[in-house]
Amino acid sequence: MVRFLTAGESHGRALIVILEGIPAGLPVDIDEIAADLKRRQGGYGRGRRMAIESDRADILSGVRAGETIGGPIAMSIVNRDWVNWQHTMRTTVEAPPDAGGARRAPVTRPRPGHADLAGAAKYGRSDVRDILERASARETAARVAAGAIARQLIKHAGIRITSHVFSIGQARLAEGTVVTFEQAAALSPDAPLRCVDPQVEQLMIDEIDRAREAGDTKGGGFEVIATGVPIGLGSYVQWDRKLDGRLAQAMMSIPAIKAVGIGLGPEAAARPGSRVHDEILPSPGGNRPTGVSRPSNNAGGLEGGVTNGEDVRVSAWMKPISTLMKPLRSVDLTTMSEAAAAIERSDVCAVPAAAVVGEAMVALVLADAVTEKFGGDSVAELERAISGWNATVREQFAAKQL
Ligand code: EPS
Repeated sequence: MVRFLTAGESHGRALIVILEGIPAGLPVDIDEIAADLKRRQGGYGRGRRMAIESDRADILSGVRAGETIGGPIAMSIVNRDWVNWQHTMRTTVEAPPDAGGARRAPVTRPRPGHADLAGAAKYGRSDVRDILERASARETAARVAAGAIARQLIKHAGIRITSHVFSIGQARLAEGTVVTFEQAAALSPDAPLRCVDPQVEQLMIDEIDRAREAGDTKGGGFEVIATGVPIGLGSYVQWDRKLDGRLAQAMMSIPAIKAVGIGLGPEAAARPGSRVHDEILPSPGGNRPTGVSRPSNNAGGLEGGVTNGEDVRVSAWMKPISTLMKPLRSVDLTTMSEAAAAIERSDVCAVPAAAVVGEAMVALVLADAVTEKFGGDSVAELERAISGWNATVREQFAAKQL
């Protein structure tokens, strides 16, 4: 079982993640973790905070001489901005005499769309900062660090993951466009929005520029694609074992995600069955142990909540960020009278960053599913189980064609 917990506030000292269930014997590439963290910080539309941070994960446990040893992997990511928040975000009752940063007034005007109001009620807090610090999407940096290790693990099962952005506001790829794994993987990590169509990408940039000028924000959609996924992960026999359900929960847990789709997603409901379901054709001599090929992949690699050997495709739709520089109406919780919502430094659009977080969440769910099926004590054991599984499937299906 691969699972993780995070801790940390947006302007606290650091973010922490504890990742458990990664088998022993996995060489950990620190540069790959750093590269994913850097990608999460990027994308057109990000705010000034990302110019302050230069996220780097320090591994505190679970790795020895560059290899996992089977124990929980703890990592920390220091918040560089902490020096400017030492007074406001102190853990002690009294501020240490040398605490840096401004003496910030409490936040009392909840932002519509953020966790502010519901969180203040739930936890009985009068300073909304107690809510927004933990509800902030800054937490996703810790997920990306954990996801980077999960991604390195599932590479040993032959799985690779990438993503692309298909819409920002009204700017989107044409209906029915299928983006291949190779197309998405070929996008530069430095591309402004990681959209496969440069013309649409320019329209997306225009949308973000217009929103910034208007003091507004923009949402959009992205797709995560996992290729090389073995057939048979997840199960239909019980609701909580369905892998599509587990992926949807993981994606929906990313801040601001409002809808998740597998394969065709909501479009499947509008088409007749003959234009949705992917036919099964004999494919003698093909490289699939099943001995079949699928001319389309509208199912997004999952049938009955079980992987079918095709690419796993998960889409997510993100709402616009809820901090508006031209704020919406709200209520001041100290007087309960109408007031403009609080303004915090924020992003105009964070869809490309959310796509990187989506990759991490898919990697973590697939790492869980892979260790569940193939065993999770050592990488050597896992690799043996996977080649045994491929041989078993080949014998059941492909071998009959030869
Ligand atoms: C984020 C850091 C935050 C925000 C953003 C995500 O930094 P700060 O609040 O200091 O500017 O930029 O969080 C939100 C937009 C939000 O609504 O929570 C990050 O590291 O991704």
